[in-house]
Amino acid sequence: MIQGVIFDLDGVLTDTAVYHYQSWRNIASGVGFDLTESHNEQLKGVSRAESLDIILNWAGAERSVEEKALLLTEKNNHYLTLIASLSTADILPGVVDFLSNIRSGGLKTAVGSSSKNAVFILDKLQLTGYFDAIVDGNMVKQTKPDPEVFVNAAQLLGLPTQNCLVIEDADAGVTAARAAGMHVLGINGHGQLQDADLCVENLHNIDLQFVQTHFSS
Ligand code: B16
Ligand code: MG
Repeated sequence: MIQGVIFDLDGVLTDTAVYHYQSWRNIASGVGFDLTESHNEQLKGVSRAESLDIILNWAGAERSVEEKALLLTEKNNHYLTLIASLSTADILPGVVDFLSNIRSGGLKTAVGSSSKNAVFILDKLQLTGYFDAIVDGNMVKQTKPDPEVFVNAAQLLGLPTQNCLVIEDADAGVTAARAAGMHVLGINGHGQLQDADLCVENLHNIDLQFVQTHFSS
């Protein structure tokens, strides 16, 4: 029986991928690489520092630790300007109804995100109060596909991992949830998410009954 639901942030609660893409395109262009949307898909759920390493690798470019730190700051400053006007209008379809429904039904809720900007974004979306726990990129040693973020969230909720459902939009996150021994509902606007138990386009019309019917083993 599912007792808790752990939500990825970017791509599940709101779609910030387009802003990550714009800011990474700038950085990539500065190292002589034309970053496409298909490249950006591969960066979903991947931490900021690892994303930069991947882009530098694609570009065949090398940078010192100090230069990388500057690029990471530049990327994040640009990203923060792009997300400054996020609001409740940017919450993805079905999210608020689903959160209200499962919380009324007694399920615990958490966020498990690779983003170091998660608290800021949740605040902008006015969603913070819907979660019993928030684990973000500032709180883990290893980021997705490592299971740490989801294992920590289950611990904060006080639940066994096998009684948690993770909702994810990226392969790195699905792999992390699987490694944590959790059930996975994929949100697959773009990708395949082959390792998810089940995929839906968004959370519109998804409720507690759907969760308990499809994920109670
Ligand atoms: P930040 P999620 C991830 O968030 C994004 O999908 C990924 O594109 C981003 O690089 C990562 O957060 C780090 O974000 O630069 O804000 O720390 O999908 O795990 O909620
Ligand atoms: Mg995501």
